[in-house]
Amino acid sequence: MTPADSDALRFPDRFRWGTSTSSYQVEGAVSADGRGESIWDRFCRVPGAVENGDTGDVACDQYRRGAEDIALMARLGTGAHRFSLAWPRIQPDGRGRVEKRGIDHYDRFIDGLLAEGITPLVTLYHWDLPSALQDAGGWRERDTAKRFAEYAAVCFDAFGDRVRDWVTINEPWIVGLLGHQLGLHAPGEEDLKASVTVMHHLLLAHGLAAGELHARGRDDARAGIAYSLFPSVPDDPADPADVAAAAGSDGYVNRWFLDPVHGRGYPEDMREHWERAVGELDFVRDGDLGTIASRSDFIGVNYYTRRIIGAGGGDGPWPWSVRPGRDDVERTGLGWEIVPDDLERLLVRLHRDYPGVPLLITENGAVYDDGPGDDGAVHDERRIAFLDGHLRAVHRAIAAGAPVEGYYHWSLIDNFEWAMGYRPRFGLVHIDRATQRRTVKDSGLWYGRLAASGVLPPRGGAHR
Ligand code: IFM
Repeated sequence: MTPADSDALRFPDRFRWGTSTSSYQVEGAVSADGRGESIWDRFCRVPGAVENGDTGDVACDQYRRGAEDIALMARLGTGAHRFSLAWPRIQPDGRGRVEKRGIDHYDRFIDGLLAEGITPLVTLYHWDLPSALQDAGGWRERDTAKRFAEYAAVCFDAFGDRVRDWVTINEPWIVGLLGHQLGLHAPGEEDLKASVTVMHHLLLAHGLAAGELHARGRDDARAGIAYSLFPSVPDDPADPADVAAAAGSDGYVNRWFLDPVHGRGYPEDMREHWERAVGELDFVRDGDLGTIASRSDFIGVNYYTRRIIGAGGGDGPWPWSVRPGRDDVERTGLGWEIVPDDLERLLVRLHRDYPGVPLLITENGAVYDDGPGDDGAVHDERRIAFLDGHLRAVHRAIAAGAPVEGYYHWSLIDNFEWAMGYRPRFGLVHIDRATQRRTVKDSGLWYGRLAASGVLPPRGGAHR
């Protein structure tokens, strides 16, 4: 029997309740302690690239306020936190010399989390590539995957005694699409062939890094990718052309990454599309698919919304197009459709297609612009409703057998949302940009109570 909204739902005892951030989005202090320049430092300086001329120079100042933010998490009562290491803090030139002050910083941060009983989930690459590597061709170059594996090895040696789970790459599709095809993210390229090349090199980087991790012999260490997964839904489910178009879009966004990493090679249907669009995929060398598939220990699911797909109309070079969302579906403050049922279906489908692979929801969240009211509190009821809906969906997926181990809300704190600057607020914690004052939103308090009890209260009801 499916539980009703009026039911309280208990999650598995070992379920991890976490929060999620990334280095460039929260750290600031971009020239502190020998940090090298990243492609985002540079991109933010391109006139018109980021709304309002915003940059990550200060962000949430977490580089300096790490202890304060760990104390915040401890107050919330969440037991897990996903964050990323800034490659240019660890290797300012992207290769060779290791900056000890960068290592020391993350040592303190990891120790601080552990002291509060918060388990770290560490991302190695969340988009802040050292500019020195971009100058040598960036992710277009195969060599960058090798440099990444060396950087990963430095991190495993420095932190692997305390960190068990590693996300190697965050959202390879988005890096290819926004960074190299549409030019909306750093490094701002608009070149279709470059975009598919980059996506391949990111997968290769993952495979090489996972190899480094497992070569170190720590039995319980795990590596996986955090994918931006968008269920593709046919505009008209009764129209075979729309159904085929949605399957194509799924190949482009989801299967192109999941299939090779989990040993199925690149999907043939999408390979044909890519070859028609850019010619021979000559960057795929003998042995690459073996490396890419060598070992992945979990699937990181970044889920925000779905794509409604219709035949024809042309989404870039593809014979399909993304259609507007439905009028009767609620949306977040960014206009993204809120569709928790699609998260449930996605988790069940991952379990079916890649059986036995643990699932971590590495990101899920929503933008709402609520700020402190006269009482000083942030009453973001809509975020609570968003969380409630998505966690009910996760619970249903678990009941259907999907091995979901944890949920990391995006984000702990309002932060730098890339080309949209600081306008969108995704946090459980509000930040006052002028003063850096942090205020835990009602959603943060609600989520903390959930983390402590493991019980989702009846919709509209209170935690006991
Ligand atoms: O803020 C981003 C994050 O860096 C990557 N995944 C999507 C989030 C919200 O857009």
